[in-house]
Amino acid sequence: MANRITIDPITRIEGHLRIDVEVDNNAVSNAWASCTMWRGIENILKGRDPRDAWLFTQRFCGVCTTVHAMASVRSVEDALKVQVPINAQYIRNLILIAHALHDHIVHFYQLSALDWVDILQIPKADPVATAKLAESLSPWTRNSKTEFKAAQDRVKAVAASGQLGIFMNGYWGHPAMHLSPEVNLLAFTHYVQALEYQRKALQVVGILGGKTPHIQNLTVGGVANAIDLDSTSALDMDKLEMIRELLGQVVRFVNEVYFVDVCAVAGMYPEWFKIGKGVNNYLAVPDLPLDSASTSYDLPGGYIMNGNIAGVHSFETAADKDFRDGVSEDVAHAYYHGDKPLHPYKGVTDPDFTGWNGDQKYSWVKAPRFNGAPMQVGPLAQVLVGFAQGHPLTKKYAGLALEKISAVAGVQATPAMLESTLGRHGARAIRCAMLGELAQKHLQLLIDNIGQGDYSVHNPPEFPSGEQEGVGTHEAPRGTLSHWIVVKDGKIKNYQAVVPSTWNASPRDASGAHGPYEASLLHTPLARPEEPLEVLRTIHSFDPCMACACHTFDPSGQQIAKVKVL
Ligand code: NFE
Ligand code: MG
Repeated sequence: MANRITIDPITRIEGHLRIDVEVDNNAVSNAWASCTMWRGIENILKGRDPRDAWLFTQRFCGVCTTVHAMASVRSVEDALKVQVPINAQYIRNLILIAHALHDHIVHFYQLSALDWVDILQIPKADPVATAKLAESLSPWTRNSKTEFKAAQDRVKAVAASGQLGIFMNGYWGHPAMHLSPEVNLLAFTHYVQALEYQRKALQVVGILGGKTPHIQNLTVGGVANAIDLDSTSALDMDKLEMIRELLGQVVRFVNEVYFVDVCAVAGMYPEWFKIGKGVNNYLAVPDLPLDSASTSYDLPGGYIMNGNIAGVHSFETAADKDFRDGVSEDVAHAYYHGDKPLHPYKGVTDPDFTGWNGDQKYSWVKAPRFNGAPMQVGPLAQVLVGFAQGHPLTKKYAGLALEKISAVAGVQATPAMLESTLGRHGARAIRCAMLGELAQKHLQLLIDNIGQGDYSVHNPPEFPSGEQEGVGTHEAPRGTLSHWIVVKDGKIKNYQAVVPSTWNASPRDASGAHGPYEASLLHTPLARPEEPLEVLRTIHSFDPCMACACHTFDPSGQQIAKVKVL
């Protein structure tokens, strides 16, 4: 008979997620992903000025802080057919990239690495052997035995105190952990260094965005950054050079540490390329526009159905007609009233909390579908879509990653292996390396354009009477994000956000089809079911954010009091 395991809350994520699995013969036979938090902003936007929406929507989340601001202004610009000056595109792109660099680094080290790295093996490591191994993998100058010894001493001191603090409750000594003490020390040392470099990426967001989290520099129609090379209180050459310096340091960390560590750890757990595939429909939108009208992009988009990578469909624009027409949200198993899937322009958010019932309603997350199908979104989707289209930058870093993984694993790694738990980590590292290169490119494009004497940053929007619809998209760190707005006589009539973690954490739909988290857990072997480390590995590989995924709000406030965090 199957045993039920409930993990609530899943930690090292943003927000509140509960996972239930049934385990039969030490393998997962059924799974439920349930968002146990309820909050939100979509409904309070109704009746407001569309130019204010981005300031509200970026409060969906404190992790992907910039992305809901960006998707929001893009949705209004799409509705009003407003183009933004090229300086504004570059500044926006730089903010999005810098934020994503921070986000991916934190995700691997702080949120996921300890699923693979056993902290309590570190006291046994030889720092000299660790330095030798590290030097064979990377030219990173901070891979010295002195740094490794210092990191080891920190772990020894914590272990000796008997108070493990944030490292308490890890599955240390679990049979599915099998890195050598030296590799554990190597990864932990980089865990500590990562804290420094993610902060440098955020400094770029702060310089351009005014502050972080939650930038202040956007407008519908552009950005509010004054450009003046002769004024230290505006965006001048000093600040642009400061950004260049910070990005240089972050990009070096990404290429010489993060990318290398992901490939090495992946090569040491090759069995995890066969686990965690789940939903093999993939969706990504084009992003990082290169012109005012947003007709060409540095990141490609499209979709793949049933793992048919060669049969990829491309999106021409970030708000492609196929995408606009194809999205709907189903609430059959979510705590909302509604009897059929609705397109986001017609989306309704009417709460119906029943308590967890695996056969009926069990999550605050809606079930987004594309042409009726569940879709996996995120760096893996983006890398597969780009690879399938022959996108040169994707091919460059995907090729490099597969080469490094093959060298460590001793077997030839293939793009199809990326469709797995470890593949999601690999794809995130590939995407991060691509973004590092693009950060430097977009900074140069901005400097060159300013050098031509173009200081313009904003085109004022005009609101015609009548009704307009718009969608703003962004390929956020966790995947495809879309904000859908209906404007009527200059005011917001309806607003829906369909968010990356909503796609991935989706519950079943009316037809019973699983969302990506659920599907990826099926058949996962559990070495020790009472310590379900393997479930955490797969769920963490998606980088969940429940704060984003569930942002609905009941204006009467009545249901909120009944919500129980289980
Ligand atoms: Ni709150 Fe987010 C991202 C968005 S949700 S983190 O990336 O949008 O998946
Ligand atoms: Mg929503």
